[in-house]
Amino acid sequence: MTSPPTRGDLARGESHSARVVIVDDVEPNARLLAAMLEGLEGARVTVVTEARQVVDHCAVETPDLVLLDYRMPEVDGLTCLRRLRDSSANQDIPVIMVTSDDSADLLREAFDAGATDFLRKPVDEFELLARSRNLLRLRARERALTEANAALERLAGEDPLTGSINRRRFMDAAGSELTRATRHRRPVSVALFDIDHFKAINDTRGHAAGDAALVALARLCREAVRASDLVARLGGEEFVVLLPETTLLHAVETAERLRAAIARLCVEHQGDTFSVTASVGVAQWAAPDESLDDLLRRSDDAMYRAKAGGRNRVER
Ligand code: GH3
Ligand code: MG
Ligand code: MG
Ligand code: MG
Repeated sequence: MTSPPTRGDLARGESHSARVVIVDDVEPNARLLAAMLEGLEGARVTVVTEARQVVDHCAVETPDLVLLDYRMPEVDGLTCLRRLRDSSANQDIPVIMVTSDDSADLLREAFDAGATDFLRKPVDEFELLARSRNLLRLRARERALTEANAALERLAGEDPLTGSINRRRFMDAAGSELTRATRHRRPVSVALFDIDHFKAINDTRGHAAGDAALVALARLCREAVRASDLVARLGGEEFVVLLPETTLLHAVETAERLRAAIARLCVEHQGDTFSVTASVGVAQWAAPDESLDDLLRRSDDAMYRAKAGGRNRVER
């Protein structure tokens, strides 16, 4: 299970060791800049003298800052910058264009091509460090925000009790699966599980014991199915398994295997041991026009038939 991002996570973003790439065809020039950048705490500096290699270089490990010389043989700094910006992965890398050319046109062209900043040679050490530090700081904040967003996005799709995906993420993922199955004309089935007399478990053993049963059942389901199957907690004591590439007959077999495994499950909670059973409704998707909601409704109907038929059984 993942926990919400903390201030510590944000701080970690700040302490990620910055990677700076210096691109200059004249190695002593590059070395001079590299020596100045020793003033950047913890930065890892790499020198690239062949402009043609810059894009490849950035593909291996995305830099946090690029110092890009303008005058270079074969591929000049502007062309190099445009090539970098052409790939979406490199669109946000801060790039400082460094040049002895002091024409206003070049400055304008550099910014038009996506330069983040512009420095004139001979480079002033204080200015280089101040500008680099600012860009790296912004970069670190951006990285921390991206990571925090990814963590939030993950949490938004996860059930905090069982660690399974929740209804929201299931509807998204199952929707994509149905689209994929339509394209390839493949079968998809679902099995809907509802724990039997769950209220009685809560009432007699306590809510925490009920929670333990939910956790155990979710884990069992996740471990018992294929990696491509999708297990979600739809709500309360109701779980669903989406089975791609599976016809009704095979889905019923899988559901039966899971039902039997659930019935054998020993739930342990604070020295208390008990078992649970579940009623299961199975349906195969009526491709391609049936909606996901309608498919779930049919499996729900089947699940209620399993309840009516005596519980701890699979119906289709
Ligand atoms: P049936 O066999 O007909 O499904 O009976 P049931 O008791 O399982 O069904 P009912 O819908 O009456 O009760 C479901 C219970 O699940 C009621 C609710 O308090 C409980 N429940 C829902 N969410 C949670 C949860 O997160 N933890 C615990 N411990 N109980 C929950
Ligand atoms: Mg040069
Ligand atoms: Mg229920
Ligand atoms: Mg129930």
